[in-house]
Amino acid sequence: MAKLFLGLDSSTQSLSAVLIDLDARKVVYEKSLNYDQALPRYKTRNGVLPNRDPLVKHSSPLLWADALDLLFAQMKRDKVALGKIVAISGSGQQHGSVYFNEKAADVLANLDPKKSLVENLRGVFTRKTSPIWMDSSTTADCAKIRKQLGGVQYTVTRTGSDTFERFTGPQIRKFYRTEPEAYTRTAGIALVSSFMASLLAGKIAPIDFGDGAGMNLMDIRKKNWNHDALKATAPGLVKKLPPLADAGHVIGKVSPYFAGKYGLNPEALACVWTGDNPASVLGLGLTKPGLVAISLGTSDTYFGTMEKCQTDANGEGHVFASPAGGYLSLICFKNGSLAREKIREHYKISDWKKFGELVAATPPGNNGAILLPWFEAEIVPRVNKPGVRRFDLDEKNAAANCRAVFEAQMLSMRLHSQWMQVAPHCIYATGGASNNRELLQIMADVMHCRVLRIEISKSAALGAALLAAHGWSVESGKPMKWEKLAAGFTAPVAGSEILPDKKAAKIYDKLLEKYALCESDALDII
Ligand code: XUL
Repeated sequence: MAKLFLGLDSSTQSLSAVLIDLDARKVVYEKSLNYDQALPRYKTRNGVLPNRDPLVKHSSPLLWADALDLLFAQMKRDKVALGKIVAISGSGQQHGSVYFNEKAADVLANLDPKKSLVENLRGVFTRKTSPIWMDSSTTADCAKIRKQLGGVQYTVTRTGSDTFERFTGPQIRKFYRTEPEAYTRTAGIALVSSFMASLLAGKIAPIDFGDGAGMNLMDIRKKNWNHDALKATAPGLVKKLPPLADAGHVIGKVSPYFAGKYGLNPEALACVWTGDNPASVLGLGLTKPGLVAISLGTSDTYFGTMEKCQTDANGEGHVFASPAGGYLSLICFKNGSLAREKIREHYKISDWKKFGELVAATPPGNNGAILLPWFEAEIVPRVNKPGVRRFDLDEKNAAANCRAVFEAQMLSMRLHSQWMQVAPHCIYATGGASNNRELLQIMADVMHCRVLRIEISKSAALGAALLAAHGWSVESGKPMKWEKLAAGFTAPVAGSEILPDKKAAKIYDKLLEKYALCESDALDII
């Protein structure tokens, strides 16, 4: 009988499912449910509840639970063989948090299939809404925690990242500070990932090491709660946090709620969930150290895999535990396709093909021209006052500016990923701009590394399905190796390989020095 594994991804705007047949190495079903469209009564916009304060970004845990019911109902309608699912895992938008009172454990253990999840869960929360990763209202809390921990260095070395507004610790601190009574009544705090896993398992689920690293509360090396960080955040926190565990670890059988209501096999296993980025690492096949993915999206993201835990002394990058073992580094550059589009619009270039042709018409290294494309405030390096700057670059030269924007983005990635101390040996490029060969050639040359394109739209949900398969294999006493598990699901696009050009790579080594000087010069002025 086919062994099916279900991966769910509870993301900012939607809940997605990817079902895999492990033996056939095939994705057999995929579905996405958009919150705004499917559940308009929550009045979210792009998955976020309206708020007068532009810094506050919350969503609703009931919305996420409701979406889970809807998605299972949809799968049943689509005649998905729910009875053949062996194990379920998932991933959630990182950093978001859910606050339970003392009734929650009991309610979860006795979910009534005659009611909806929402009806079952009424009265179990001490905080009606959940702050999510887009929230940036905790600057004061970040500063306090960082200071109490002894500064950026200590915070980064211990927790894997500097304090960031969206990270869960600062969010918990704000809750304690602004609603102390509700904080005191809180018996348990979950992440989006562990909240969703708790529904499926019918008990409070552990937080995994990957998503736990996005809280400023976990010791990144020892992989346990860091008591200094907990103390700097809020009183009595240790009693409110669940245990930490490996992503994919089997929590138990799925709650009878799902078996009774939707026909899941009552023996199916509910596994620990992780964050969407750690799950994407699996979904993109980054199962060995030295493999890197660069996602060229709205913002550009550099994901690296590391065997040893290196942290970023500048406090710009993040380190999470990778579900495939070792660590995952993540750096997020805000001016990604946003900056490329601004250049394209500014020079009235009709399409990306033309943009690529203009890039190809200019030489690698652009004769020493440098553009700093900080159209928006930048995360890496930290730039609070945006501004575009040109060095030895003629603003009137459209082709040179097209090359300059992408060269700068790649040089910045190389410069700001050096703290990882792992030279990539293969880069998987994904996201909108990755089908532009001219741009990928620059990537290969700047990074001195071969580049392959990978096209996986639901990489987090796929990674979650692989996690479920891994959890099941461990539970059955025959743990599967990640590489073997992911094989066939995560292959790069055939014929997409681009090799670095030795001559161009040398030019970029020199240009990197100049780029670094221009960057520090501009940062001094800003
Ligand atoms: C990572 C982060 C985002 C969310 C998106 O630190 O905040 O990538 O995980 O869901």
